[in-house]
Amino acid sequence: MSELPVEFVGSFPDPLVRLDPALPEVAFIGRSNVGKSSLLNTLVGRPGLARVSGTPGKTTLLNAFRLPRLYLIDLPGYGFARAGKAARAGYRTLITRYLMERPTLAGVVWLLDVRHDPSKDDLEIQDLLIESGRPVLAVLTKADKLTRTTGLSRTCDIAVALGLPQSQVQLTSIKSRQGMTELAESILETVGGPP
Ligand SMILES: Nc1nc2c(ncn2[C@@H]2O[C@H](COP(=O)(O)OP(=O)(O)OP(=O)(O)O)[C@@H](O)[C@H]2O)c(=O)[nH]1
Ligand SMILES: [Mg+2]
Repeated sequence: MSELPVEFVGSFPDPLVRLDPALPEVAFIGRSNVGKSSLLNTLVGRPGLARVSGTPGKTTLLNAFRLPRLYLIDLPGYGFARAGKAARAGYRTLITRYLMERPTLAGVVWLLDVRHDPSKDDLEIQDLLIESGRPVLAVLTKADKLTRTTGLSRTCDIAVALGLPQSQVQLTSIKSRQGMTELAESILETVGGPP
C-alpha cells in the first residue's frame, strides 16, 4: 500500500458524515496510545500523515484518509484515563453509531498492545464489534518491545483471551515493519479488490 497515493480528506465529528465519493472504508480502533495513527502512517508509507503523539487522546475526531479505491479511518482512542465523563460518553456515542450504522464500513482493524492483556474497555469494544457484525482483524502492536518468542506466546494468549482464531490476530511493529504486508493484504481483501 505504501506505493499508492494517499490524501487526508478531513476530520469529522459526525460518525455518519458522507464522504465523496462513497468508497468502502476500513477503520482503525483501539485504546488511546496503542498506535493507531502510527500504524496507518506506516501502512501507507507517509510518516507525518496522521498525527502521532506521546500524549494520549490526540485524535478526537474521525479522520479520513483516501487511497484510490478505499478510505482508511483513524478513530479516536478509548480508555484515556484523564478524559472526563462527558468526553467518554461522547466517545461512546460516536463509536457506537459509527460501528452500527455506517453503511460504507467494510471492516475494522482493532488494535491491542501485545504487552498487555485486554482491558475492560477493550472487552466493551469487543462486545460492540461483535454486535455490529463487521469483519474484524485484531492487530497486536509494538512487537519490537518484546523478544520474538515472547511476542508469539503473547499473541496466542491474547487470541485465546479474546476467543479469536489465530488467523484473525496479527502481530505487528512499526519499528521492524513486522506484519505490515499481511495487514495490507487483509485490508485489501476486506474491501474486496485492488486498492
Ligand atoms: N516501539 C513502538 N512504538 C510504537 C509502535 N506503534 C506506535 N508506537 C508509539 O506509541 C505512541 C502512540 O502512538 P499513536 O500512533 O499516536 O497512538 P494512537 O493510538 O493513535 O493514540 P491516540 O490518537 O491518542 O488514540 C507513539 O509514541 C508511537 O511512536 C510500535 O510498533 N513500536
Ligand atoms: Mg491517534
